[in-house]
Amino acid sequence: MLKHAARSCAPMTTAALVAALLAGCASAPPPVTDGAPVLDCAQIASQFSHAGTRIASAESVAAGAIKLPGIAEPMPAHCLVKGAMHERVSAVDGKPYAIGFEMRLPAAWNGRFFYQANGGLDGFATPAYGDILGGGPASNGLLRGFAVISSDAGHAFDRSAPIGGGVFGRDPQARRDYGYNAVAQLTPMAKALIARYYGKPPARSYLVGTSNGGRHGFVTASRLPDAYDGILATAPGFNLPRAAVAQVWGAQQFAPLARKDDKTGLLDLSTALPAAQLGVLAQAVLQRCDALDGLADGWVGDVAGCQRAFDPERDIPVCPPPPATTVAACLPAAQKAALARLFAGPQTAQGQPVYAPMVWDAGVRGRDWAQWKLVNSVGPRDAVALAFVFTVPPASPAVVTGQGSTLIDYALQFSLARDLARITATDAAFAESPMQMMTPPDPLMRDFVARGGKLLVAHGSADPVFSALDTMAWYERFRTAHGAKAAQHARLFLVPGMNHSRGGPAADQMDLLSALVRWVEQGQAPEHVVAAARGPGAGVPNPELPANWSPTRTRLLCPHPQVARYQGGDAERAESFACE
Ligand SMILES: [Ca+2]
Repeated sequence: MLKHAARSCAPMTTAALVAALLAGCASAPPPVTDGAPVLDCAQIASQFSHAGTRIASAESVAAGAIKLPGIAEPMPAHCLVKGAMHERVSAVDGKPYAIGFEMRLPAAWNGRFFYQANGGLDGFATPAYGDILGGGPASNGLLRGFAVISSDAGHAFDRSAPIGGGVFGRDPQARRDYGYNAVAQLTPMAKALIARYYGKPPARSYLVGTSNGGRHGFVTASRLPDAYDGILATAPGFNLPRAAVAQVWGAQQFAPLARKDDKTGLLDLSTALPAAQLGVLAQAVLQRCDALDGLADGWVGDVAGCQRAFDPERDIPVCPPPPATTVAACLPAAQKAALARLFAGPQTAQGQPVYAPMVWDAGVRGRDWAQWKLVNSVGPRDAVALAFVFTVPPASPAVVTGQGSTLIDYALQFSLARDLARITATDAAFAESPMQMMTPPDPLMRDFVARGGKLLVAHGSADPVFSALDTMAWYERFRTAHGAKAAQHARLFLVPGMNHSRGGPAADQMDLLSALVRWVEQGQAPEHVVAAARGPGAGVPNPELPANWSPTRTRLLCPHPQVARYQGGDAERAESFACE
């Protein structure tokens, strides 16, 4: 591999290129230089053409016209382009489909392309500001001069459908677009549009996403290894169908403990495990694990060590059976048992895990944790995705039209014995299984490694949706496969306490984009990342920050399997820790 010695190779004529090839500059990337438009914004509609692409509008946005929460500087002058690729009418549901997109092209361009991979079930071309991820980002890609694209990944959110976002999955092409094809179609189109607008193609390309966007990152590294120099994936849902099964199965563990809502008559899972009981669990984890990193500070820095140390049977105090006086610092036996099952995760009849276990972490008291595990786990975000996007054949729409059945019924009746095979099934309509469409064909990303790509991964240890243990297990496989080269191409940073993509009792504000750019362009692999808490006074405060933390606490995040250990000094500062 050429590494970065080749950076000195200059832009070349054909003759120079041949000489450079002989001299070992074959894969020398072009230098990154700033650029400016060579077209008027409004000309894009008439001056740019690309197969299957319609430009719907192109209009200038003045500097200062857009101001975003938590970001001090207003957005710079840019050209906003909206369009669609591969417009069609579905033979399945008769509705119009397309890969809708928007691009924001700054007047002062930094020479780079930023693919903003969005989250959830997609369905929205959210504004292409180039989100940097984590909690309360203080900047974004557009502000830093990247040309940014955002898309709906091949379907528009269907507001007419009773449960909205998942029904597109009954259309095989829409499912394929969501799984991997939207990125494959949009990437060359966006690069070509950038080349037309600025008179030169992007010198470097980055893909950034969290959750389902992190899944897009993993899938892209595997399927389009040459398309991106750097990929930033946080909370990567690279096993999304399996995670959805685990979510629904988890809800089944709590359903017998829940009451029905008086008004709707539907089961209210939040009654099965009140927030105070999650606080008891968080306290039990802290008691066992907080000091493993050398400092009792309400933050479990040694995530892996905690999984070895924490024994739910031993460490979670059980309340005496009724009618004993209520004890605050304990869990009823039934809740404790359900939690232990939930964390261990579902298994097949043959004893194979369906998905990774969940992480014992103090962040389980985060609101997001309860939302995912106990409220929305039978709501649209998981049951509807499983019903319509992650199974073959998809469920009948009758599941969600309220005709004697509900999504909660679907979730509670999902049977591992009967239904698990549907996430790997194919049929006449769906030639690829849900797992094939949604997950990276090569999780070891061998081609991406061979071409010198950089994959920066971060994951909250208290993510209730995608288990950080799944990501840690992936990274161990990656390390085993690539040996010493592994850390030159992929690094994983756990974010202790952080819930899904942000929030929880955590220092969750960090600039991973700058770390990735330095890695790609200067060869400086991130040896650590400093994350900041968002206390009162922050641009976007985190209301879940413990009251006894400094509002400006910083913490050192380390590349897995290293752990940030306290070295002495100011307990509120990252400088007092070292990666070991
Ligand atoms: Ca600690």
